Amino acid sequence: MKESTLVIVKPDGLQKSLTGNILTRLAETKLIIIASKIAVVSRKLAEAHYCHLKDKPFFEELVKYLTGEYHTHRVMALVYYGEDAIQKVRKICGATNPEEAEPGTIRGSYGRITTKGVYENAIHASGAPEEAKREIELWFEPDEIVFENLYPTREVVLSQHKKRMWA
Ligand code: DAT
Ligand code: MG
Repeated sequence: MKESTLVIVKPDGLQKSLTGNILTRLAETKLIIIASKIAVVSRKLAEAHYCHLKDKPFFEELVKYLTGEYHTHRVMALVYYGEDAIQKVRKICGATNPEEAEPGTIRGSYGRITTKGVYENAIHASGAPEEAKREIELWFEPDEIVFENLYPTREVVLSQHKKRMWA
């Protein structure tokens, strides 16, 4: 089944200049990239992204990690699309715990667990189609995605809308 998946190169990946290596690894999937951007992650976005983990003891550290408190305040977010996209990307990422990830995977190659117990695993990838939809809608506006009708949209007319333009 053709599907889309959200990938995030996390702040440790950017700080260690791993973006190129990670995208090269993901290119093995032959999936297409239909959106990408460098984003600054607010606390609100990090909490919403990991809302399903909010009761876990490591939640606070996880939010700090994703917002870049330990590295750089930037991430690279991408949407990959194609046949079995979710499973193909997850396989190359490797297990959640970088110490359990196969050595050849992205997390096995670049991840570590800090002394505080934070899994610095370099990359996020959606785990299931419903999760991918929720995450992609959280991270991207419809017009940032170069693919028509990926998910349903609606049109709204905004008056008094403030927008920054080039001077
Ligand atoms: P994944 O990122 O493989 O989808 P997840 O959704 O279960 O894994 O968890 C999200 C992130 O939370 C994960 O990338 C790292 C962190 N995490 C998960 N379990 C953890 C644990 N036991 N200790 C510390 N961090 C953990
Ligand atoms: Mg997950």
